[in-house]
Amino acid sequence: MKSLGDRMKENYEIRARHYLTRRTPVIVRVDGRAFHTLTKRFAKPFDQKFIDAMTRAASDLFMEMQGCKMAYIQSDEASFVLTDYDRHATESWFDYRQSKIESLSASLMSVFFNEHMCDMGAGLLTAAFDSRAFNIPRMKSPTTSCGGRKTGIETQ
Ligand SMILES: Nc1nc2c(ncn2[C@@H]2O[C@H](COP(=O)(O)OP(=O)(O)OP(=O)(O)O)[C@@H](O)[C@H]2O)c(=O)[nH]1
Ligand SMILES: [Mg+2]
Repeated sequence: MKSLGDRMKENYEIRARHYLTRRTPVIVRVDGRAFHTLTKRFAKPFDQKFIDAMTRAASDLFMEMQGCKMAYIQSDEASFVLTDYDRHATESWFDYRQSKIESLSASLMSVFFNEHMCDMGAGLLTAAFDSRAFNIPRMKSPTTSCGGRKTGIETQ
């Protein structure tokens, strides 16, 4: 008989998994949680240390993501475009398991951002990012999704 742990995983945990569609671009967007509070004491409207920490953290995360083709940073959020179709045998990041992509990108971005802010003398922060991952059709340029973030901000 299988162990209780295996039965719980097979009968319940695995059934709740959701996979994004292969061979279709994936957008991952991380967004700082309640950064209106975190950035209260920062220079307005642009704080160079904050922008540097965002850029460095997003670069670190870029390096962690298999198949990541570009990143776009806007305010307290960063969008990443992932693909898995360079070659026939190209793999996708964590098989495009949505919860894995979202939880790991959020936690890594949080760790990297806090690390870089600390290096720049901001002290020990507990800034956190949330994350969402979704497909966009190949016929739409993935850059449209990133560019749309900029347009959204400008028209607010
Ligand atoms: N002072 C300062 N604030 C910034 C800078 N970049 C982003 N912000 C602030 O970061 C906040 C980001 O906005 P949102 O992501 O919509 O709001 P949030 O408070 O993070 O809320 P949630 O994302 O919903 O948790 C805004 O209040 C911006 O003003 C900056 O360079 N300087
Ligand atoms: Mg935010």
